[in-house]
Amino acid sequence: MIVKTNEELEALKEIGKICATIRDEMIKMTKPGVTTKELDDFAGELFEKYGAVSGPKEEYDFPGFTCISVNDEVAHGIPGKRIIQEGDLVNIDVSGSKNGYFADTGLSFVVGEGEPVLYQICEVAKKAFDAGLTKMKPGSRLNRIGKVVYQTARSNGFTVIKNLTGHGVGHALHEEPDHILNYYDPMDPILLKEGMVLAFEPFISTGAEEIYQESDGWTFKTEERSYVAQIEHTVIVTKEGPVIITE
Ligand code: M1C
Ligand code: CO
Ligand code: CO
Repeated sequence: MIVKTNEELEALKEIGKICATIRDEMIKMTKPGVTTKELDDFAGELFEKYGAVSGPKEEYDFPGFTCISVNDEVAHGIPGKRIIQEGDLVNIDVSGSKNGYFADTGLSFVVGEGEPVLYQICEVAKKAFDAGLTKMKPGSRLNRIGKVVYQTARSNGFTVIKNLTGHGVGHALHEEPDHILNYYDPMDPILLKEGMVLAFEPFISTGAEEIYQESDGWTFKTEERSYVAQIEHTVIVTKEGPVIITE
């Protein structure tokens, strides 16, 4: 969506804060021994407490309030009996709506002490995110974001997932612009506009550049079982600079 009024801005900020709070509460609870279902049930209680609803459940009939992806699961992991272990790479992705306004946020992190490469991809995901943010100006081409995400991944010895993308958000979980790629597409004509709301979510990978969908109909993995890290925030493009509403 394009934010035009102060009421819209306030409504977006409210759901942005709710999603960010749920994300951070879930991360705090992610310790060895907890199941992903326990984490997700807690998220469900928080959505209710804040008068909001889960995006994946309401919009897509996803079997969970949030997506929790562990180790070789890249995204859209289904919460279940899986027990979190020391050293796991976990991604928690929280999206939801309140009063018709949507926000989307996610973070990959390592539980306790894990393999060094896991911290590295998480750090590079953050670097790619920050690099992309610097390209979010009204009038700029959208494809410059993917360009710096890709450059950041490659210059740090990693690569990107080419068939997962960020997207517009606001009146729905996924809306125009349909794709913020993790690489440069010179043919992409889209220009950023004042007030445009984006869910920016670079995916940094240790090797594979493509995901496939598991037979559960949801979970994304790579054939190579690469590790992948994502950071996602809902961001409003303004001439004063990008405004992150899920910080
Ligand atoms: C696969 C691109 C990555 N919040 C999720 C998303 C997409 N995730 O938009 O960040 C969507 C969740 C719906 C099941
Ligand atoms: Co998301
Ligand atoms: Co998203």
